[in-house]
Amino acid sequence: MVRARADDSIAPTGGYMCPKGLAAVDFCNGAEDRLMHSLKRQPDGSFTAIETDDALDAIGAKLVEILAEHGPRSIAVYHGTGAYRSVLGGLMERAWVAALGTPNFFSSMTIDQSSHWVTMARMGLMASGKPSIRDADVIMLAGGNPLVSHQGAPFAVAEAGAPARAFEDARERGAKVIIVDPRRTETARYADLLIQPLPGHDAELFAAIVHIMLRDGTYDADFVDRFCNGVDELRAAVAPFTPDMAAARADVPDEQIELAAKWLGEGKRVLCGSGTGPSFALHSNTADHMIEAMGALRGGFRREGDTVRNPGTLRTRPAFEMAVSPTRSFEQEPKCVSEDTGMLVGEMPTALMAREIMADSPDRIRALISFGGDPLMGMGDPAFAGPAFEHLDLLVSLDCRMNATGQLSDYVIATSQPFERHEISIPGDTQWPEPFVQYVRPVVEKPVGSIHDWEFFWAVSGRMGVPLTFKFWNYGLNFADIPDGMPLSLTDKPDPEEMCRFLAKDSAVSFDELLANPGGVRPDMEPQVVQAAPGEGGRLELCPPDVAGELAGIAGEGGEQGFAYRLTCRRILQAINGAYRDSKGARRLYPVNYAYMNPEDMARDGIEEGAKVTIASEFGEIETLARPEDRLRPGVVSMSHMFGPLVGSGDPQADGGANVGQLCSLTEKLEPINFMPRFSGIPVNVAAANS
Ligand SMILES: Nc1nc2c(c(=O)[nH]1)N[C@H]1C(S)=C(S)[C@@H](COP(=O)(O)OP(=O)(O)OC[C@H]3O[C@@H](n4cnc5c(=O)[nH]c(N)nc54)[C@H](O)[C@@H]3O)O[C@H]1N2
Ligand SMILES: Nc1nc2c(c(=O)[nH]1)N[C@H]1C(S)=C(S)[C@@H](COP(=O)(O)OP(=O)(O)OC[C@H]3O[C@@H](n4cnc5c(=O)[nH]c(N)nc54)[C@H](O)[C@@H]3O)O[C@H]1N2
Ligand SMILES: [Mo]
Repeated sequence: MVRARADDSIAPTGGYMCPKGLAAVDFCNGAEDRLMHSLKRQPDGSFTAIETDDALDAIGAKLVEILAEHGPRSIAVYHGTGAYRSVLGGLMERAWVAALGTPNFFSSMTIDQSSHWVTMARMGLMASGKPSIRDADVIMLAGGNPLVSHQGAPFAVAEAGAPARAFEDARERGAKVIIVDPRRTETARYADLLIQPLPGHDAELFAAIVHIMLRDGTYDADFVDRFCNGVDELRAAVAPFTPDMAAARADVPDEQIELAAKWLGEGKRVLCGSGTGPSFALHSNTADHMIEAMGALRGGFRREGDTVRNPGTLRTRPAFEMAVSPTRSFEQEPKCVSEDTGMLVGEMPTALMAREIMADSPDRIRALISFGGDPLMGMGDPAFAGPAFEHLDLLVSLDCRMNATGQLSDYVIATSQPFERHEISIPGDTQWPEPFVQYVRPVVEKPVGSIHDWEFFWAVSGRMGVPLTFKFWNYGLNFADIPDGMPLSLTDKPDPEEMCRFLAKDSAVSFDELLANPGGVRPDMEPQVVQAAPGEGGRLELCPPDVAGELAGIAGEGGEQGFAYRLTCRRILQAINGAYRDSKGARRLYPVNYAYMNPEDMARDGIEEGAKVTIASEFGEIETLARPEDRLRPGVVSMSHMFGPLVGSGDPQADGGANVGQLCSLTEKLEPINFMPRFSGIPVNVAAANS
């Protein structure tokens, strides 16, 4: 690879390439200690190179043994951030999991924003989806920073490709933007109203906005009558959440809460959503339910007659103005063995993975494939999760890098990278602001010792004698129920281009046209309009009894004492979680993950710029260097995750940062249902470290 540059001829995002895309060039060429071959762990913990075929033989044999003795539940996969962008790999993984019949599918999604999935399961959803930011007149984003994260629909509020331009355009159109974040983020540049609460109080804040809308009658009564249940229950449950009460809890002026409620109440096409902030903090599920209830009270969805700007190209689906009732899937079988909870969107909660390994049950997990992830860093609480992972009979890490989970793995299988493989744009298909589709062939050869992610699952299935059927799976679909599939041979390796041709078979743009246009195609599609529901449809539950119970508990709470600060999450532009953290661009700016603090807090506590600090939570302690940032409200420390070793040595510079996961617990202070640990708003004390 010599160079990569953005193609501004056709992509809906224009000619933009982020620092991670640029770092990918060096990485393909071997920078950041890219894995060029697979590794096998020795009894003393060191690694030796192994031919990938030999590793596959050993892994296949071990899995056959475990499956025969303990059944399918004993085998689990963890699907990390790297797996989401490996399209054929992800689909082959789904085929493999379905063929084995194990319910133990985990992903970073259930330690990321699974509160959204809990809300879907408890409230239901509108089949038509939320409006595009291009069509909204009041835009409310809680705890997300898309200018850095590029995180947008379906949960947060932004355009992923060119977030700044989308906010600029919205402002120019006269839309009002409300941001709720303890930090004056890069995105807050576009805010008409910025509310900077103490972290962990979104539940109270949004319950108060709901309270005001119901008090003033500024909700959309027609929408609520037609599509929602439980407005009276909601009114009763939010009664204690007066603007005064929420303002005191979140430490913000009550006028700001009233103003946000007023604007939202006046909006004609309201778009509300949230990022990781509220979903990492205290009472995340209740907070998310309140954010979505607030949107629902305003009918903040695409409505009948609205244009669907991107109905999908590879799979075009009609949109209906119809409520889908909640499934409460987590109350149904199959359930976890360590807790009485079940699946969310077909996945088990990742925060319970370590306990599912340690459980005293014949159904405990004995083998784990970590695909494009670093669960030991991602889940937090390494003191608990590390020994659990060592308890496994087989741990495989499928990754292009060595990471903390790799260090404990029996095998680390070296994988290819996007420039080196066939990719088709399924993940973006309905996410781009306008229809766009692309199929690419590899532009460079993968390292000789590496394997494609999809090849791993196919090759292991061959060794296990478990035939796979390759399908176009997507979220919301049950793999077994998808009628259309491509049965794969156990011995003749499938051709990746044939698999992509299969995936494009119902595409609005033919596969041949995709082949002829490697830069992608922006199809000229008939504008699609949201249609009236074909039948009765379901109802959204605004306030089921468990949500009402949680609100009552929060209303009576005294607050957490004994900690001067709340530690929050943040992201850096130069890395995506653990990946590219060691790129030149990232390391130049971030030799460590600094603890950013409000300058007045630092002065009061005698912490100098650049000083080493000890940050202690109820569960652990880390050391890093402090930096002032006046964008932060007082009482908050803001740090990125995925830096440093699993457990720090006490020398943050030598370690290259500190693992904030050491401040988290996988056994205490977890949320109900998804067992989400606290990754933001963590109560901590900060002190200048000796030396
Ligand atoms: N460059 C880059 N892009 C990324 C990633 C990356 O690491 N780097 N990671 C990717 C991944 S995996 C994800 S999930 C997304 C995440 O995307 P985002 O959710 O946009 O992530 P952040 O930029 O961390 O924004 C979270 C915000 O929440 C605020 N916050 C913290 N606690 C609270 C709270 O209690 N309440 C409120 N209201 N706000 C709070 C923080 O100050 C922060 O500004 O980004 C993705 N994109
Ligand atoms: N305290 C705290 N904890 C957090 C967070 C936080 O903000 N604070 N954030 C949470 C969130 S939102 C997330 S998503 C998780 C992240 O947790 P994970 O997703 O488990 O962690 P990543 O570091 O993103 O792991 C991605 C891995 O994929 C690899 N990879 C990249 N490309 C490919 C590929 O093409 N194929 C394969 N096989 N591998 C590839 C990378 O080398 C990297 O090792 O962490 C969570 N944990
Ligand atoms: Mo994430």
